[in-house]
Amino acid sequence: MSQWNDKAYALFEEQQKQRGIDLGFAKKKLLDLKIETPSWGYGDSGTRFKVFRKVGVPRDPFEKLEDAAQVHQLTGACPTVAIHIPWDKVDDYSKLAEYATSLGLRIGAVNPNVFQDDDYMLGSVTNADVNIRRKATAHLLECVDVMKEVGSDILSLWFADGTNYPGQGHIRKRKQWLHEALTETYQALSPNMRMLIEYKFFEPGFYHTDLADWGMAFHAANQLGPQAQVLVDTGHHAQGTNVEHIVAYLLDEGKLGGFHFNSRKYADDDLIVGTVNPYELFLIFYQILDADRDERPIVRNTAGNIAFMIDQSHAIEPKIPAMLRSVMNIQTQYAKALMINHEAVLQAQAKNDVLAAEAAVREAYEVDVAPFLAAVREEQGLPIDPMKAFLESGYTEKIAVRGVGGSSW
Ligand code: PSV
Ligand code: MN
Ligand code: MN
Repeated sequence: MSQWNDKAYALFEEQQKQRGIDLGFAKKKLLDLKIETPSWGYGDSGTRFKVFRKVGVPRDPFEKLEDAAQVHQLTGACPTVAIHIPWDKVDDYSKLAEYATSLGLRIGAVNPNVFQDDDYMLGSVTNADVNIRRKATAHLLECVDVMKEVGSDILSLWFADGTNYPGQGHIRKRKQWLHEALTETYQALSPNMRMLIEYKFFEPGFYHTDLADWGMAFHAANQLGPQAQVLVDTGHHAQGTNVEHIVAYLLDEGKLGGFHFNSRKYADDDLIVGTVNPYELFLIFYQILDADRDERPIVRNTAGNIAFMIDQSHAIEPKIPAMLRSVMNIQTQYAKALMINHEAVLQAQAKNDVLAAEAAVREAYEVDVAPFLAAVREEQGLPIDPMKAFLESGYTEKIAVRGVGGSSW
């Protein structure tokens, strides 16, 4: 490390020791943090007004993996990539998995897509037409087969199903149809597989959404069994929702399966993680690290098996740097949360000392963890500044030969 970094780290170490933080433990936790990046985050996407086409965007799922491998090489934290079917449809999925391995990656969550076929305009698994419901369920089952071929253990489900007008659909019948499709799919899972159920409060349905909130997803997961859990996409809540409270509740019930991290200002904005409300991300990690210390194994195991995934799409930003920024922002907020002295928080809570409890949490957020991140990266032989390393690597120039026009879907 440079002299400056050495000095900065020595001071950091001293300060954190004084605050009662076990840096050896914090280092181990940071190294264990693995973040999955989404194949669709490497392609072009946009708003409903315009998709700005970029030079160098992957032309197929294999090139998406190549870009994801850059993110992993520079951060050491992103060994898996989520795929979306049919956006990432290939003739031979074992070839895709092999290619991932050759790049030092694995295929992560498989995401079925039951929202982009014309048949699904009025719903997929909740469509009033039984043939369309069958088609949608068949696709979910096909994705379980894809999981087997690529060695994935997570089926990540999000449904665009909903209605735009009162009376348009029979809400209770749709609820039952959804349950039927989930049950059939759940029964097809191998014992090592998990089904993560994602909710979203609106869009594209503007009147009602069939899986609108965490309570509905939680109930569905409970009805299905232990292999079903809830996926929290940070952008899928109404303004002001206390997401970390939902996280704590699901952890306590053993039903938090994973995250789709992204930032939002207004709706499902899919922005770079940690750019709009980094404190929320920190507070989510606070709840997870607190659950890690729970005396009940079910809560600890749940906290230890969370699939941390990024779900972002880029309308204006270059894809690989945007993904790197998200990964680095997640690591920063996680490192800050690792600076929480939980004993101090618990003692203040037990004394009903409101200000001391709030301060014990917030003070960790105010810690500058840059020297810590630099030291951990350096110890792994990684660049201290992955973004700078990427920009200087020449990769952007190299992929320019792909030309313009790749799309995430
Ligand atoms: C839907 O808004 C969503 O967040 C779901 O997770 C999808 O899988 C993802 O976006 C990509 O469409
Ligand atoms: Mn999502
Ligand atoms: Mn979303």
